[in-house]
Amino acid sequence: MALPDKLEIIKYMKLENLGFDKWFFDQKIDLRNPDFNIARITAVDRNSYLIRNEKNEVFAELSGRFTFHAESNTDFPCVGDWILAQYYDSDSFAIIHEIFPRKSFLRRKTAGNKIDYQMIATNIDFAFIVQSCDSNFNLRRLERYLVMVNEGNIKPIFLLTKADLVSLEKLNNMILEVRKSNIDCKIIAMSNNTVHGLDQVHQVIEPEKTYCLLGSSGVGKTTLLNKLIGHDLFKTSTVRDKDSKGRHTTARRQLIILKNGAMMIDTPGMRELGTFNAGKGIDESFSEIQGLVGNCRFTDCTHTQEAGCAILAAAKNGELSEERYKSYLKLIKESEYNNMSYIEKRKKDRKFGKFIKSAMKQIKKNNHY
Ligand SMILES: Nc1nc2c(ncn2[C@@H]2O[C@H](COP(=O)(O)OP(=O)(O)O)[C@@H](O)[C@H]2O)c(=O)[nH]1
Ligand SMILES: [Mg+2]
Ligand SMILES: [Zn+2]
Repeated sequence: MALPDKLEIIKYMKLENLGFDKWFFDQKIDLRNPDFNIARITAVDRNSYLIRNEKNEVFAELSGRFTFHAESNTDFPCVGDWILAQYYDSDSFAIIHEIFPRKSFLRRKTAGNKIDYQMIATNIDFAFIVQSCDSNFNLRRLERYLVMVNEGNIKPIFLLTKADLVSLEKLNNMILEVRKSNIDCKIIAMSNNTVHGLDQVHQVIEPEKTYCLLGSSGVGKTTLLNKLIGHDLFKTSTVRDKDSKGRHTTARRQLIILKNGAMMIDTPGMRELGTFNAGKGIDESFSEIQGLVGNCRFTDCTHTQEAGCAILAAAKNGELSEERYKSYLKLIKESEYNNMSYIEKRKKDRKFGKFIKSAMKQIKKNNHY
């Protein structure tokens, strides 16, 4: 790529405030077209987008060419994406032409039986995995979130909210449980009601970095976001007394710029967290198990019954906790099963595509008199 001229460097410097760094600058994407401007997707609403650059935030739509070439739903822009857009009507509206490669991403399996990816947000530096102390605390769910976050090259921070609802002893026990299970990530216990721990949250939120809030609905994500913004910009949910579950109130994902220049994406609670093609995410989330894999006698060891399996041996002699072992196997199995179904489906889709193409040719031929 040719060296950028001065003007482009100046433009780049300002976009840096929104998280555009050298990594994006170095991607194979042609930045020389003077009609195209770099911007970041801040909200998505079906086919309509909000994009922000160093000047302002405007509505945008996809170019026809972009829509035509998109093969799967993950090809479409998502909150957090960097794009190239052409501005019109004195910069009040834009058309999106290209999307930058993603430095990191948060994606899950679509809910239900369908095997496909759903992109939740992209280009995130840190994910707050949020669980509330009262009834939401669950190590296995935490592991699922960690797999998703690690798979997408995002750094996790575990946030235990509603610390005001439990005794200090109970709170310390929960933190100890996380530590004992070998889960390796920063933990912050806090309360939105008493501001306990809020200073620690402030400390990890840096300007020009992008964060997201992940977790079940009702755990206090939006309340925290409002706290960080400084006023009640977003509606929080009232928790139903019986099951302490909140109702879904975060309808769409949006990238918000905080006072100190950090960016935050709130996500709606996810009921299902299917794991799918997440080998890297699983390995990184279960690093104590990953460290043993090399010691198994067979390279294709499934760690379920083989003689000479180092993981089985560690689970038997108590070196590895049984819960962690079971959780690991379950996630690996699920991830591989979903991936196989996905590959099958893609094969069928491709076959169908070929069938349509040859049928069209036939029709054209037949129409030739
Ligand atoms: N006791 C207590 N309640 C909280 C705390 N944070 C949030 N809540 C309440 O929990 C409910 C759900 O909060 P909300 O922010 O909407 O949760 P979200 O679904 O994760 O965004 C609301 O009624 C909040 O007032 C907290 O730290 N302590
Ligand atoms: Mg919410
Ligand atoms: Zn093994």
